[in-house]
Amino acid sequence: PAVIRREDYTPPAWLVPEVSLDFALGVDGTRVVSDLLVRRNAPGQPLRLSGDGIAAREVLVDGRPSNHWRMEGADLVIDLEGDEHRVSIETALNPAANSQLMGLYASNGMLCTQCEAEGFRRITFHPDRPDVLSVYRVRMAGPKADFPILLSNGNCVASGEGPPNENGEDTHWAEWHDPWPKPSYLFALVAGDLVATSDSFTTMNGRKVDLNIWVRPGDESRTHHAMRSLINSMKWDEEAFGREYDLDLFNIVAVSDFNMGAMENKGLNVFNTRYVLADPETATDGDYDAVEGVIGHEYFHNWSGNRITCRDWFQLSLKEGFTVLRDQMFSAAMGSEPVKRIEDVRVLRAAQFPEDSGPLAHPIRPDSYQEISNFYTATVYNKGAEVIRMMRSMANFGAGADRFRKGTDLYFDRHDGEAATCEDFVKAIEDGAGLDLTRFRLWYSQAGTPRVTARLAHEGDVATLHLTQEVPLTPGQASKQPMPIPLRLALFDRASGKHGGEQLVVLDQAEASFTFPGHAEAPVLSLNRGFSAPVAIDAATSQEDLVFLAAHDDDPFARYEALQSLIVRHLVAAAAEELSDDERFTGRHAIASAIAAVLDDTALDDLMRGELLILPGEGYLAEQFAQADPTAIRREREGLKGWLAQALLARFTALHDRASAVPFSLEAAARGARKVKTQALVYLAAGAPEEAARRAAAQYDAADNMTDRQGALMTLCGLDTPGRAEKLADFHARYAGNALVIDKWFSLQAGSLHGDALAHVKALADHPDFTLGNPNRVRSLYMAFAANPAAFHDPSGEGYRIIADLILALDPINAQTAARFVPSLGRWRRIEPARAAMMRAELERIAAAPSLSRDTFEQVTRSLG
Ligand code: DPP
Ligand code: ZN
Repeated sequence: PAVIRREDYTPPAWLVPEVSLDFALGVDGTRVVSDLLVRRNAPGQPLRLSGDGIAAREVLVDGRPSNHWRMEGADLVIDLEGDEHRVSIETALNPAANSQLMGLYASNGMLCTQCEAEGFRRITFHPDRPDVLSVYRVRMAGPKADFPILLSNGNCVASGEGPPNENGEDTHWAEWHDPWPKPSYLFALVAGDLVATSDSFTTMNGRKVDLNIWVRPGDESRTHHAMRSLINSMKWDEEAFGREYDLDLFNIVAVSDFNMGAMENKGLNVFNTRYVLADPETATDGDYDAVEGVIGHEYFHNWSGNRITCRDWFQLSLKEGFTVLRDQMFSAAMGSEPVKRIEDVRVLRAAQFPEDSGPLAHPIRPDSYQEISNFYTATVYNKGAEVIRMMRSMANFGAGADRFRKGTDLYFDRHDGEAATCEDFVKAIEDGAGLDLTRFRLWYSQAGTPRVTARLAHEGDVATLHLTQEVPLTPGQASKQPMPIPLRLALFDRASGKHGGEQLVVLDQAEASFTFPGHAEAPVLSLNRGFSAPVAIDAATSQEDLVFLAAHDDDPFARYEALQSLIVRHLVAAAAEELSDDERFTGRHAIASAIAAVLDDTALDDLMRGELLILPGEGYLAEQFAQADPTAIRREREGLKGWLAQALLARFTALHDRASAVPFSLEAAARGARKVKTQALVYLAAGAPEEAARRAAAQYDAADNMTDRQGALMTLCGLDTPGRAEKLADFHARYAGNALVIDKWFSLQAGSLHGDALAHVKALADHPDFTLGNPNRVRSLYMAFAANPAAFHDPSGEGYRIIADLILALDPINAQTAARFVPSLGRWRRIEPARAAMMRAELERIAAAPSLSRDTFEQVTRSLG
């Protein structure tokens, strides 16, 4: 397959100011007539329109059948004489046969579209590149009984009854008009039997916007949280970024077969059901947060993505990195800012750090790709957000004003209506916020997580901080330059437990020293507070100082980080078998006293307490090794957890009792109680399994909400207890027919700490509820399994074979989803040699398969390369 390079960008030869689409809808046969107004943008070029799996039934130029067109591969090429023409093309689609879920497809009898990034070319021939913006008119007609609701972007301008069709069915039609020019990836159409929950929002300038959330009949009662989140998003974007909605209508549709989380189509967001539907009976507190975050994310795209879109797909982080930052800020504003920050960093470390240190490492603005779907990554999204967050910190730290906002105001103002680049964004922030980001731009071009070492020296009354940085080499980037790294820090006085004010230093060289006078005694260093830079820090902080910071740091993230560092350091040494008995003992005791302090600290709210109690994840621990042994990591992590449970048994049972007495509500205090309730079970399961089994079964039985029920079932899933099978059966029967909850039933088993998790996964693959046809279901079983290191990395290599078999079976059905499983095998270089060889062998087996999709081919070859 061809490699597309960022440096090869050229402006479109033809623009398409207007698109009219006419759909004759049917689940297994839809006819599309596309009418394009095309305008020459460069001399001498034919009109080249992309297609994918479609054929032109007829081509008209200026209303007359044309012979001046040909197919070149999948492209339809037309020689045109003049500078402006109307081109009309008819295509025929079979939505029911579209298992890739790109383009127009059927889901439970309803028709919907997904066009980002290159799905529009599966509907009709079009330049299908984000820098070609058009005003769309859409007409659709079809049988009323099958498709009572007909939706597209913008506003419905006309609708009516049509004549009966050839089957004698009543038909109807609707016409939609979207006044805002948009790229083809933002086109959407939905037709089906849907019901709406409706509300409205009046914008800051008095525009009344009708809001609808469309779901399948029966799901209406689970849309209220999504609606509240939408209204909160609209209000927040006005206040935080000055952004007002720009149509009279905003529709959201929930679809159960969806490759991604959701899609920001102009005025018609299409969502995976899992990010819309929520009620206490079926959704956890985590699910509630995810709905709020994704609703916000897609809504915020209306400005950061739709009004200003991307020039080309290499600029994806322009909209995604910025929009992730915006959704993170929104969620922080709706809930707890420090807890949200810790969660975001945990996701970054679990998903992005491994990407950055593996064969698929790429800059947030990639330089090349074969299949753009493979670049919807944690790097582009989450690291992209961190990079913009750093600009925000540098603009705002100590400024006493929101200078970052001046930058974003300028960006929105300067580029509204354009297809922009990451460089445009940086320049606008630079100009608007008054920053010099010359060297900072390296964050857009260099991959790899920088490693910062910090050493604090003390002499007289001066503390000197010596910092060095190293950006690791990554595939295709053989040399790296130092990047500006903004680090928030504080120096604590040991005696008072206080510091004299937070400071920001920017390390923009390979090494630098910073001096801090006024410290009679050597202070304790709190570095990278708030995770101000997405880097790995080696500060060689003593165990004693980590315990001090875990108890005293007034930056909640830094406090969390100190506790994590204490535990990471211990577990890494333990898993590497570098600890003497004595060191193991003192290490565990230091951790126990820090955890005890967290359990006893009455000033902490339970949401934060719950964060602090989460032990560093196995994946993040594995990242600390050049070649990790997943079995040793599991053994030591569970060993520590069990030891802590026994050492602090009374505290954990008391915590579980206290939290269990808090009645259900969606308020923070009650949510916090639910979080620590399950945390207590997690510890008890490792150290007092019988006590845990008894409490978990009771929690399950008493549960009046999914958070408690899932937490209890998760605990039972990891244990050998009769309650395990009993509650699993109860859960399955209780929620039969609720796909999102049955997904949980699969995930809990596939992700469990149970020693037989691998065998359970094999059995679940044959369960009647399992299907390769639904991405949520596939992910619920196999993503949970691939993220369960002890099971996936079973020494037999069977876990690798299971995932490779899945990739091969799924690739022809849904390539995009199949390719997402490759990175778990692609980590082979960072796993101990015996397993690494088996992982590599499975990748080679996949690579040797005939007719792989471009998606999977690219990921597998990069992983082997
Ligand atoms: N653009 C979608 C999002 O919101 C994903 N394709 O991230
Ligand atoms: Zn997005």
